Amino acid sequence: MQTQRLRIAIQKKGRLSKECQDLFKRCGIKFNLMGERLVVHAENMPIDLLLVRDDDIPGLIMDGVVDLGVIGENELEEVGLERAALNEPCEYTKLRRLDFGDCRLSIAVDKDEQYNGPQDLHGKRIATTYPQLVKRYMDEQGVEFSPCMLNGSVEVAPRAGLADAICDLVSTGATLEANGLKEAEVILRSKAVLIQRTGEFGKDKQSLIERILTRMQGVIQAKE
Ligand code: PRT
Ligand code: ZN
Repeated sequence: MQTQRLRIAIQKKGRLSKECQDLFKRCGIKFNLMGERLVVHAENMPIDLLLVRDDDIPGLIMDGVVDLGVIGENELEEVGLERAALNEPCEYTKLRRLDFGDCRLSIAVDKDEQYNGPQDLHGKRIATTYPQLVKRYMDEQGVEFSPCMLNGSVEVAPRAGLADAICDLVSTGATLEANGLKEAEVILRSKAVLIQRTGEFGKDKQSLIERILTRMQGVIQAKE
């Protein structure tokens, strides 16, 4: 069900939410995020903000339910691969990379273990929340491994005896260090990105998107 109002999905609560809200506010969109609402109407433009779990954003775009979304490339690529494998719609347009949400998806091993390269991971069990991205990387390297899917506490899996290695997001490296792990391979460098659904937009929505993009360009340049 499409509406005349531009629908933008952003993370409700988490590492991307504050910077997303600030970005759209600086682009001149006025809104008030009070309470627990899922949809917030902008006060000065025909725009609705949808506040959701970040995991839902790629699917909302790929199913054409919302027009724009902000999401980490790690999540976007993982969901895209998963949907492609299931023959579900997985198309979208990347409008621009943003200046926040920086992290890397890395494989990490016991800090006392000798590590010389991906072949050392042969036959290992790797705990991760990103099974598709890990599989893509390991396939590219021609190295066989066993997955261990965890939606949380990935970094404790080796110590808990659940896995030999992990693949998780890293920013400062403090979490790896606190868990006796060291970064072995970076498999993806990620930032937050603005994405758009594919398909037709009416003339009004299209020009609104262009206006937002022009303002965003100015906002991001002013910060550099
Ligand atoms: O509730 P919801 O599902 O919406 O949120 P979430 O818990 O799934 O995601 P959230 O808010 O934690 O992260 C959202 C996005 O922020 C991620 O998908 C990344 O694109 C980006 N991002 C940037 C990060 C990090 N940096 C990050 N450091 N996401 C997670 N981490 C975690 C990482 O998983 C590990 O536990 O931080 C820890 C490592 O940090 P360092 O600094 O110790 O290395
Ligand atoms: Zn999430």
